[in-house]
Amino acid sequence: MNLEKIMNNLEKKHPGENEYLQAVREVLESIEEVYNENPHFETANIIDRLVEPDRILTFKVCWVDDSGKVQVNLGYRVQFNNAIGPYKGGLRFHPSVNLSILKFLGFEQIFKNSLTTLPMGGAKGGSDFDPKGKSNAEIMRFCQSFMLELWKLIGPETDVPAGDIGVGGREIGFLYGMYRKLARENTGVLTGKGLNWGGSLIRPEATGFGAVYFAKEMLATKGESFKGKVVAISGFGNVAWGATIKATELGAKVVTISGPDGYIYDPDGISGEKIDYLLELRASNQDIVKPYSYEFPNAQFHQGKRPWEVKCDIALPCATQNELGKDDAANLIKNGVICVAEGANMPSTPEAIELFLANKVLFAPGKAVNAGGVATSGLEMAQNAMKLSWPMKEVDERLHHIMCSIHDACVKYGKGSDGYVNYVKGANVAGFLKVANAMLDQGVI
Ligand code: NDP
Ligand code: 2IT
Repeated sequence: MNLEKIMNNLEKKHPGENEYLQAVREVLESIEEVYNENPHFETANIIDRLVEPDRILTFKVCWVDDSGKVQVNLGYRVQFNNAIGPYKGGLRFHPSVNLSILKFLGFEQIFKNSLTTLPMGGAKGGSDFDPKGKSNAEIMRFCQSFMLELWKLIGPETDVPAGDIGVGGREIGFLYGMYRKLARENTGVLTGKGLNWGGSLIRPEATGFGAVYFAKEMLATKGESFKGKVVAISGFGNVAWGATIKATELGAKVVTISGPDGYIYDPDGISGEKIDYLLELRASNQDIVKPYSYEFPNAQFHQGKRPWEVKCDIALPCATQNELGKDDAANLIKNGVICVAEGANMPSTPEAIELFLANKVLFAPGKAVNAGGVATSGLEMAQNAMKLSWPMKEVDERLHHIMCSIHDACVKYGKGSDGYVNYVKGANVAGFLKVANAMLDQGVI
């Protein structure tokens, strides 16, 4: 593999798509060795076939706001690779959404879904629509208009979208309602559905719970656990919420959460009624965590800052991409962090990752750590196909088992001769091999 040549070509073809190029480079660097060991991969030109999506649908979404004004947004679905199963991946509604971000997320999703042990291909979609400050009726009209285009491309055996930033249970409901009307059928075409209409228990908690199950396995390799540890978490969305609950349940103290306005440091720990308060804050569709410090006066709000300056044993970045840079990594290391597990997709910059690895910190990438979300989506699809609902305990046990399998796969392919596990390499190699071998088996299509 001539990595620099591949990257130069991609940069020329897709100038300025920085997040996408960053995600591709990370995977190629990790798999270079196993790729070169198997000449069949090169003969079948697997890399060129993997780094470009199968197809991208771009569409216009027109909707009417509460004042009667017509609004126009852009909608996308990037179907990346379906060698091992139907396209699968979330929808993101955020003003920052563009093709580079959706292509990076769709590309990552191929390897993440491969790691889950379930048959799911990789995809991502979304819109530059900003849900912030919108009424319920506006959200509904937007979702309906979005689905009017998307429904042609998706189906329970074709492509199964789900939530991501800005898309939770409410949005999935409005999207599903419109799909059902257009397709004239009730099928498991979206995951993250409500419990009364095909959803799975544990899916809302799954990404955060899974992230903590994975970090628990990482800690165990060093004879450590969550008990008595101080945890710094960023974000206060779906993933941060689940991770906060599970880390607390395992005996840790979560001392930070964050929003785009800054972060909260609560030395007493964020649990119980404080989490309920955070849920209320989120439901208000506001963009802020500051009010937490009025409600719980022992907590401090740090305007415009990130939580990585706080002394902690475990860091779980759960907000968004590139939210933890080189200086943040240096701060965490200086303060004695032992484990960094990515709940978000690609939250650490390449320079930050390099520093963690060089200092032999336990560090694992989002595609392994946060795979519990899409894995439980896969379990929702299985239940829908059987027209059954599993009890909470069964779904949670399956999720736990899957996270342990992903950890095993990372150790298998990532453990070096000195015993240090490079989870970035392990996750990328394990995820890649399954997909690449499936592509070899199925010929050039
Ligand atoms: P949510 O929309 O529920 O929450 C995201 C939260 O992070 C929001 O509160 C958002 O605030 C905040 N946020 C966004 N940008 C920043 C920033 N720059 N600094 C601090 N906070 C910020 O999304 P999720 O919890 O679902 O997603 C979080 C991450 O996890 C994303 O990277 C997503 O791709 C990933 N993920 C999600 C899965 C899922 O099942 N939901 C599964 C696997 C990964 P605001 O909107 O106000 O900007
Ligand atoms: O990034 C992700 O894995 C998700 N947003 C969840 C995708 C899914 O299909 O459940």
